[in-house]
Amino acid sequence: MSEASTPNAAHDAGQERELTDGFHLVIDALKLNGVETIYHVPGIPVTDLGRMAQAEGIRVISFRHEQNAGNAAAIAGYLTQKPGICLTVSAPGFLNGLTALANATTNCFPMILISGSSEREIVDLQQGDYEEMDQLAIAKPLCKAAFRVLHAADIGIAVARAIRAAVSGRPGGVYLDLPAKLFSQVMDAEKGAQSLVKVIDAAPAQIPAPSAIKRALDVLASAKRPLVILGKGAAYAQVDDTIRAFIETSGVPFLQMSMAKGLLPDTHPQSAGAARSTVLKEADVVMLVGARLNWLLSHGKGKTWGDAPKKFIQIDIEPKEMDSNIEIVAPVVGDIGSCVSALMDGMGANWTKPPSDWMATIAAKRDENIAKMAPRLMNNNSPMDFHGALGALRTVVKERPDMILINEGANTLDLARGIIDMYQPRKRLDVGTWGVMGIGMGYAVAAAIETGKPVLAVEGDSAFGFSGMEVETICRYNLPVCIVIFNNSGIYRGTDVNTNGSDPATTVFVRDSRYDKMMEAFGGVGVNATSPDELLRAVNAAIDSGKPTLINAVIDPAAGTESGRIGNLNPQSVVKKK
Ligand SMILES: Cc1ncc(C[n+]2csc(CCOP(=O)(O)OP(=O)(O)O)c2C)c(N)n1
Ligand SMILES: [Mg+2]
Repeated sequence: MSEASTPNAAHDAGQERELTDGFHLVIDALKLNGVETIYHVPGIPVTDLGRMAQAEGIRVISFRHEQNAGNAAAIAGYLTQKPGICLTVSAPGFLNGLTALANATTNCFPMILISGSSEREIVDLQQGDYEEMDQLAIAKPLCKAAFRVLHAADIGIAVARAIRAAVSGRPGGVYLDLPAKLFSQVMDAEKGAQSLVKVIDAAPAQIPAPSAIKRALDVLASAKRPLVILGKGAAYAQVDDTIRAFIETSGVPFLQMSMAKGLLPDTHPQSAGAARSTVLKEADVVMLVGARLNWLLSHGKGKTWGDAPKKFIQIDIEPKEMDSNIEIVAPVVGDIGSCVSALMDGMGANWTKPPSDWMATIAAKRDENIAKMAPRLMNNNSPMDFHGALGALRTVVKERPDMILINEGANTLDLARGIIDMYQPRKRLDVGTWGVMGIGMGYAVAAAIETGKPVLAVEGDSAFGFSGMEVETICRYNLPVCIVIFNNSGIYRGTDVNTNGSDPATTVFVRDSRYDKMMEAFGGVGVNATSPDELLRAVNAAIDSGKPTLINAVIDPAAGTESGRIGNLNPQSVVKKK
């Protein structure tokens, strides 16, 4: 334990401290376990906790809204494999953070939401305390684990339990409830120090059974048209070289789910990304690696998957994932690194690569689709359409492959995912499993802080609005974040008209708005870009300068489609159709 993290260390200049308290024990417990950053919004009862944590060397990033602080913590967890920490006030602050905690759990990102809470005696008798709420009960169904600490002596063990719960097995969100009274509880400093727990091997390897590996390889070897699907679980695992070696040794074509893009370059010869619908329909054996058969993969059945009979192999750390939607003939339960290494060992040197006619079918489809798209990406229309604007951003990412790309919206999301190739692992962060709007600025802040890399946030104008006030945070911490707003004046499009009255239609926003001026209000750089060429120049200048920048990219309000690529999920009124 370092001098600074010892409860005995001098608190005020030169003054020996023989007592410690809840405030210091929380900070010491976090520091002992390597927590370097807390994402936070201050207020009763955690204002001093934030101040003291900052004074004791933890980086405390103060946000404008807890949901954004929570999203920052969640993506910090994804990027680092250590739980991201979000610290909030009670009731409303807690609830604001809870959305991010639930989202983290859904996406399997390790995160701990620490919220102050009001007096238990009053809360439990429902006597109307300041910000009264039974937070523990509310958090429980929305996260992996939830704990409350009543005694200062239990802080060390509680923090250890929270860390373990967040990162072991399938990662997820953990809630830690700290009632106000806990912070000022005093105890003997030496006993306090002894009560802290440094978590050893927080996410132990989970080795797959040899029989499961053999079964999976037998199924894979029997395939005539094999396919591997890499999910963000595979990206999270940080075993990039092992996964690449497995893909290349097996010779199997692969698809990468949205946040797995770049695990192998999207331009890799085995990438079937540009032939997605063909491979999903025609594959006979599909191996899922850290990818779930949820709605994003049409639950493994139906039209998307065609009529050809299929066998599924699935690698996942969570046994309950197997057979969740359809039969998995070869379940492989374990951590991705151990599983993929074991598959590699089992394949040996003489593995037979997939038949060349399958590879040729995919290559032909991929080349055809890429050729069809190419001219659309090169247009220099003004106002821009999505393809022209994204063609420019695609070039920027190609030239700066280590930049982090954040992406949310509908058309802005779906088209960017398809058009912008990724070249390195964990560089694309987006709306994830829920397709949630509002992750943008929280993710941007944490990505910049955790990686030190430049960040490009490509945002629908609606999507941006969910977290837009954090541009002040980005300016305050002077982060190298360039936000590009695809401003088509609305949700999906800016062209809807209200057929009954003078209120604007529900999906449209103020026309010709200038989001770039928001950035200027806080000392950042604002740019209004009306053509792909202007956009390209502005993004390059922003990344080169490292200055917080917001580019208002003027998109034709008529350019988008309802719900982007998932319009089919909209329920239709039967009556309306009459
Ligand atoms: C928290 C949340 N609220 C609402 C939605 C519904 N929704 C999906 S996409 C979207 C915004 C789409 O508009 P925009 O970001 O401007 O993208 P565009 O299609 O115009 O490019 C909304 C509100 C959501 N996904 N998440
Ligand atoms: Mg829009």
